[in-house]
Amino acid sequence: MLRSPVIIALDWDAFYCSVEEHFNPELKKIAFAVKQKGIICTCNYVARALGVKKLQLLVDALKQFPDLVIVNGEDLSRYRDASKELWYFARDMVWGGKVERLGFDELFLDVTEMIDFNIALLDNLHVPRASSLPVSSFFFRMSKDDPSVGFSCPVSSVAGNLATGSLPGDFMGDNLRLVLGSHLCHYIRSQILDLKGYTSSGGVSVNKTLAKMAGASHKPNQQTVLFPEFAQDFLDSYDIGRIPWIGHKSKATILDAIYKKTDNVNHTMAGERDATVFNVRHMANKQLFINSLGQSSGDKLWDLLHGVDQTGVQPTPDMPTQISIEDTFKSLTSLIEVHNVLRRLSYSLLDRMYIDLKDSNGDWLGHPQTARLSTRPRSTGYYGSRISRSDSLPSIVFSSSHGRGSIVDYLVDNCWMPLFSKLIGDAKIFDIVLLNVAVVNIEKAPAKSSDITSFFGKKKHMDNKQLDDVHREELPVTKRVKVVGEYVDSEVAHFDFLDDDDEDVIFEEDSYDESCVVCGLRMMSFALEAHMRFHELGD
Ligand code: DGT
Ligand code: MG
Repeated sequence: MLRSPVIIALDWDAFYCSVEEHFNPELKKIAFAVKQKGIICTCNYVARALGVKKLQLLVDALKQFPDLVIVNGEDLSRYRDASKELWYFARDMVWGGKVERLGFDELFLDVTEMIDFNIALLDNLHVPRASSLPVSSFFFRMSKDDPSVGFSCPVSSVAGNLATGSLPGDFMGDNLRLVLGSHLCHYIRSQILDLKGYTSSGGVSVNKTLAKMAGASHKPNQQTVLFPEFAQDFLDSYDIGRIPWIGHKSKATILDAIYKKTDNVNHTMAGERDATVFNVRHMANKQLFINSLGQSSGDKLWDLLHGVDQTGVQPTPDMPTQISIEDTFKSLTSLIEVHNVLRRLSYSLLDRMYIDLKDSNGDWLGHPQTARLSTRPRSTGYYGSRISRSDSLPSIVFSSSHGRGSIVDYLVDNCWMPLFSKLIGDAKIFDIVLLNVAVVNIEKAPAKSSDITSFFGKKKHMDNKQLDDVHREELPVTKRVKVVGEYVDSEVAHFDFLDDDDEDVIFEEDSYDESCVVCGLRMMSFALEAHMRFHELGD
């Protein structure tokens, strides 16, 4: 018989706040929030109890809660480091390292193999397992080789909450596997709390989507099991927009298709469209999803509404596939401004590369081959398409004999600015709202990583200095500006950054913060929509 996987989803509670509390335990007792660019990106649960909301505008929150303590969270390095540390720690407990990382604060653990092994042990004990039987204690083994490593748990009760409040009819087959999964989830969360000091919310079910949604149903510092027989009931009351991976555009497309089809008959109120999973399932069918979203996405999203998610846990590699840093603006119109922003972004990019691509000895684990610059013209709006240009990445970024400042100078003058010239082409006037610098195409470093010259010697490396000159010459005279300036840190480059009253939420994340529901590929969230279009065209 085909057995369902057992998946655990973990989400760190008030993550940025927990990291801040880790460094400053005094914060635990007071209501505080972490801000980024005029937005409260998160707040601790003490603040939430008072009514402070995640993603509230800072000005609004302070108007309402003048005593709220604000911590600046613009520097992501501590959150990134903590995220990595927790990921490695959890991964060490899961056989085969089957752990997928989503953004900074979510993990999916495929613990199927561990459950199978322990179920076999349980079967050998010939313990009768009807739900009515008294609790029997079972030693769950965390190691195949060492029978003393593990923990004791009851096999006839569930650890944590039940997603729909009901127990399944029996504790056999997949149900028993999830019962054991709930105890394993509890053990892993306790280890993380005891040894690392972080609380988390956990979900246990048969796939990633159900586990993630179960976990989100009881927070903070709790866990929830969703048995397959209750999955549809559980999902039906949700708005389809709350199903992970269904974005606002897909939701709007689905609702447009449904309500066009039914000629607006089922509106409960003028203009209001019932977007619950229950309603959508009953008013639509798979064909309508496919017609409006394309074959693959239509298929997948329809399945999701029925609790079916075939995308397995894709273990996240140690090294990211790309690293990118970006910033958004109301309007950026001069080369001097662009130059300054690129300097600032380059510092952050280098920091990220040092954190993510170097080992603890300072040796490079991987070498990005390509530099990519992206922007978004103001004319296309904040959510419009990006345009990008790439070039080979100057090998000076790997140099240990140059300081950060001179590497940044070199990068900006010989790589980013020439790419920017290519991006704007002949335009005499430009007006952009976003700049993103990225290093992509990361190759694993050769075993002896110190010999960078020989590594790059084999590759055709473009002479960026020459390129720079060529592109400067191509620029209109007014834009041939050679900017020389000292880096003074991120406070310097303020050009109409989004005002507090702007609702654009900037969420700079790891390079693989989203997974495609069709092929499971990880990518940055901004790439997801284009990627979905790629599937649709392919179909
Ligand atoms: P939780 O999970 O409800 O207990 O609270 P958090 O704070 O862990 O929230 P979560 O899991 O949605 O996000 C993890 C961290 O990512 C959070 O601490 C701050 C950051 N974050 C999440 N969403 C946004 C966003 O829209 N903008 C910005 N700037 N940061 C965000
Ligand atoms: Mg969280």
